[in-house]
Amino acid sequence: MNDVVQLTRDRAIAIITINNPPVNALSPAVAEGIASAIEQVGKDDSIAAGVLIGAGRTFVAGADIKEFGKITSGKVPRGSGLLPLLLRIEDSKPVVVAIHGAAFGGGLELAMAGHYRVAAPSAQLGQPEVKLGIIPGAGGTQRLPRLVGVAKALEMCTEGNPISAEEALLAGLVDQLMASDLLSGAIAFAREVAGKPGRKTRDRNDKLSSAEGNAQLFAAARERARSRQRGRKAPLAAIDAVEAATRLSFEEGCQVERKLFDDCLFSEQSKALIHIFFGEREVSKIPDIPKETPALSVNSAAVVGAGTMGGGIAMVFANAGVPVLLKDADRPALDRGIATIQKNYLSSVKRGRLTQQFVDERLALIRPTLAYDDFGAVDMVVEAVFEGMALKKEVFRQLDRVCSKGAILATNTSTLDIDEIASATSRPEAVLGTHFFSPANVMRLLEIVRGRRTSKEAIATGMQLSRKLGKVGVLVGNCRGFVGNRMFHHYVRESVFLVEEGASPELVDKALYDFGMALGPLATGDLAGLDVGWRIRKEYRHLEKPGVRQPIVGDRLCELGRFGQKTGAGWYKYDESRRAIPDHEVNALVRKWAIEAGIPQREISAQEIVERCIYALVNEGCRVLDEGIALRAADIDVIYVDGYGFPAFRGGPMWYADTVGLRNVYDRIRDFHEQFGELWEPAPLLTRLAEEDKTFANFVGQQTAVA
Ligand code: 3H9
Repeated sequence: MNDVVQLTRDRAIAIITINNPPVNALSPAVAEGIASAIEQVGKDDSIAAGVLIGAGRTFVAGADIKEFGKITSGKVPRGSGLLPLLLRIEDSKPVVVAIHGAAFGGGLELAMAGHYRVAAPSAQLGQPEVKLGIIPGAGGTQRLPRLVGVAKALEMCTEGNPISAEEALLAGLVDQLMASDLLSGAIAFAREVAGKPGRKTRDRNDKLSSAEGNAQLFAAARERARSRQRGRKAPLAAIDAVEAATRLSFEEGCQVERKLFDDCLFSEQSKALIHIFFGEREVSKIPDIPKETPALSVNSAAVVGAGTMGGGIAMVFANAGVPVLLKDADRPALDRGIATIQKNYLSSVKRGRLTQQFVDERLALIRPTLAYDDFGAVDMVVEAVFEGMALKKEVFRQLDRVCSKGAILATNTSTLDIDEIASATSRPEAVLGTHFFSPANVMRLLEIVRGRRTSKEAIATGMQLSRKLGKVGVLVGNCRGFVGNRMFHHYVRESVFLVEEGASPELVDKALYDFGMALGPLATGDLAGLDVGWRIRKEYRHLEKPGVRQPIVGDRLCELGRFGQKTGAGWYKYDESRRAIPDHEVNALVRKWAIEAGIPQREISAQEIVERCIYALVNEGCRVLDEGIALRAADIDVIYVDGYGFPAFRGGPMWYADTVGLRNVYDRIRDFHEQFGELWEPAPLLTRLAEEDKTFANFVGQQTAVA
């Protein structure tokens, strides 16, 4: 047929194989190849039925996402899409679709146009389009409810999560599982159905039920989408499209779907989410560390420190099936750590997220210990003790003594100098930072910090490990706070300044929550513990420049013992269920302290709050990029989306700045500079890009994270 689609025969059965590595994405060439194969099957009287299968590791991962950018930028015409091809398949002789790996997006839509579907037990099927800010665009919202019913189709199209082959079988999406050879099973299946009248999905209306009967389902789905996917447009569009399937004919429903698909495709949200999709893959590409760099396979680990972070990190290893020692110096701390882990797992079982059996198996992988005795046998250690240089160096001295020669020694520090920590060992090349985000077992981000002497093998190990642990690993350079916390410091600083200038904590938090942040900065501080920042500020006070404004009211709250949720009060008051309640007492105190410090009070708009906080991120992000602490602007975006609750539909802070226009961001930062002084000095990179009318998307940085 062509390079990416082959047509072969097994007697009367045609075998159409899609071979478009790495994931058989439905590029225009694939669509053309399938179309001409189907035509051939139709013309050839000696062919009774066909099997459609994918070569390599997967069936079809969907439309080629790279094509979308070409369409929205006008480089290629929108075209008629896949719909006509899928109708032709449905109108042809019986086609059995054989699924292994993933049948996602357009891949599942292609499969549903076949008359039968068989699958390997390990296959996954889904309509993940909403995660890219779009909806299924090749009849998926019309065929899926016809196969699995309205409720299941709504769930799959609005949440975007895949289902297993087993679940697909139960739901009616798959006709048979093939435990052994998929292709021979599919051929045998095709022989059985050959000659029978084609079973067209588009004509199967029995699972659609009445529009009236579905009204409640749609209302509930809309409510869920608005609360769980706050600010996102695509899930609501997906619901509209599925609803159309229940109210209109198949053809009319497809027209509604196409219109909604186009609206989504050309939206800023979709461009931002696609940027994050490719960004999450790009971060694993490190220019001076090629794919072939040898890496240690981490099959056993140890964590030092059984506090919140240490316990969470031990869970991450156990969840990935890696046995892990959890060490603490003192028995009560160790017992508390293990009890917290058990409590966390128990709550996952109660919520139905994990099974008791899974939890029992994971708990069996975590071995508490008070001694370093068995550390000689582990591949990697993550230190997660209290944040203080002297203690960390002492731990690394010990680790250097007890760990085997090839072991990787990692620190979970969020601010301290990796090189100084490494200097406590005789093997600085084996030392790196693995900065997990709290709660470690939930947050996807892992900053891998490169020290001056960290070897390429150690970095390759860290990057490979992040994948094994189900994390998105981003390589960053060594500086105070690395990428994420270094930038976050500026964001939080502005939020406190805004409170000092007259905005209430709830006003600041609401403005950023409405922008899409998972939580406002002040509520985040209360959650993390205000004492953490206070302690760090005290440690670094000697570095503050005289005459430069520093936030004052956060420290004053800490002096009153208001550390946030853990003390029942911080920026807010908290009830027993840790619900934040605005605290008028705090507001009055803050006002008093600010006036005493001579800070003029005024009304502040939500727009100013967003600009001050988000542009503070962008300005520091420019410095981070310019210094090579982050490799690419997209790396910063991924860090912020996966580690700091930045709304993915805005694409991360740097992408967002591009959408506002760097010239506009720069002009506003210059206003702030004039108004608020030197903390707002525009970063040289921002000045350069704005003056040259460029974007972060096209900026090529230094491409090596400095140590
Ligand atoms: C859609 O289908 C719309 C339809 O309704 C039709 C409308 C008309 N396109 O993730 P990996 C690349 S929208 C282009 O590292 P894994 C990926 O960038 C689509 N490229 O592997 C990477 O490239 P590189 C709906 C794609 O094994 C390489 O393949 N479908 C696509 O961890 C390997 O990817 C989706 O949203 C694509 N569709 O995971 C599914 N998919 O090596 C998106 C992947 O240069 N894909 N690439 O960095 C996935 O979820 C995962 O890639 C998958 C494999 C689970 C398939």
